[in-house]
Amino acid sequence: MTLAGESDAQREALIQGLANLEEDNVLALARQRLSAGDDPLEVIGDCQLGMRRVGERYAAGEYYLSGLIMSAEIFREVIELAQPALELVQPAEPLGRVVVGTVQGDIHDIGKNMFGLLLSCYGFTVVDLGVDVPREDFVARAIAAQPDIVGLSGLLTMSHEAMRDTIADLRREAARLSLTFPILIGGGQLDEMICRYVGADYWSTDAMDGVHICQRLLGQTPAE
Ligand code: B12
Repeated sequence: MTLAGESDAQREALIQGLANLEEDNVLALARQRLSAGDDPLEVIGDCQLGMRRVGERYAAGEYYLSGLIMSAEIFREVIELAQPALELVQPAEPLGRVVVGTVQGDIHDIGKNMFGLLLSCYGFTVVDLGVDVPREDFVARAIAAQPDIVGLSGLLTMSHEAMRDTIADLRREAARLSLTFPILIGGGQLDEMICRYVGADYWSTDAMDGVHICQRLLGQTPAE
């Protein structure tokens, strides 16, 4: 995707800067936009688009694994810059407890961490199980946390199987203990069909949208 229009030139520069792995340039552009009062979520969203381009270049053989690693480092630094602006939305009372974790076999955690960070900013208590979480571990630790909502993350296509197995076990254990909580999945290549295939209740490929789903589930009106 290429952005068109005058004010979009700045956004395109950030997206392209990340796609080209230009660390200093990306950080300077992000700083500039944040200090001009741009929405931190938009700045992060543009970096996410840049990451997609990195992924495409990796898939096309133009980048090696080191390119993926470098993009992750730049993204982490942008999140660090944006975090103070994100924390300004923090409400007074905790809204509920959300367990998040990346499923077995998958170590991608940037999106999960971002979802967790936004949840905290919007007043949820977050229990993060980490990455590559074996299904028995996922179930035991999620249930022990007494969640209002459970969120599973996975970016690899093969993670869908791990999600399916983990969710089946989670549901079995929750039923045995007469517990109920909605299950949400997020990450790269998801859609309604995959959501049904893995047995989740909700899905999203956008962290903020995921927060809105959690707010609605707990009876809150999503604050934009
Ligand atoms: C950075 C990166 C890495 C880094 C990850 C570092 C880290 N700490 O996470 C490293 C270098 C470790 C890595 C490794 C690999 N990667 Co990689 N990686 C990427 C890349 C470029 C960006 C991912 C990213 O962080 N994006 C930015 C975040 C913010 O976006 P996101 O993850 O989508 O998250 C957003 C939403 O999805 C959502 N979200 C995420 N989780 C959740 C959860 C819930 C509940 C909710 C509601 C929302 C939500 O919120 C986020 C913000 O909106 C992608 C390309 C792409 N298209 O995504 C490839 C990509 C995912 N990787 C890929 C591959 C193949 C690999 C490797 C197998 C490479 C290899 N040969 O070793 C390994 C796998 C290792 C493993 N076992 O997991 C492929 C996957 C292909 C596939 N369909 O399976 C991709 C798509 C690249 C490609 N086009 O080929 N990778």
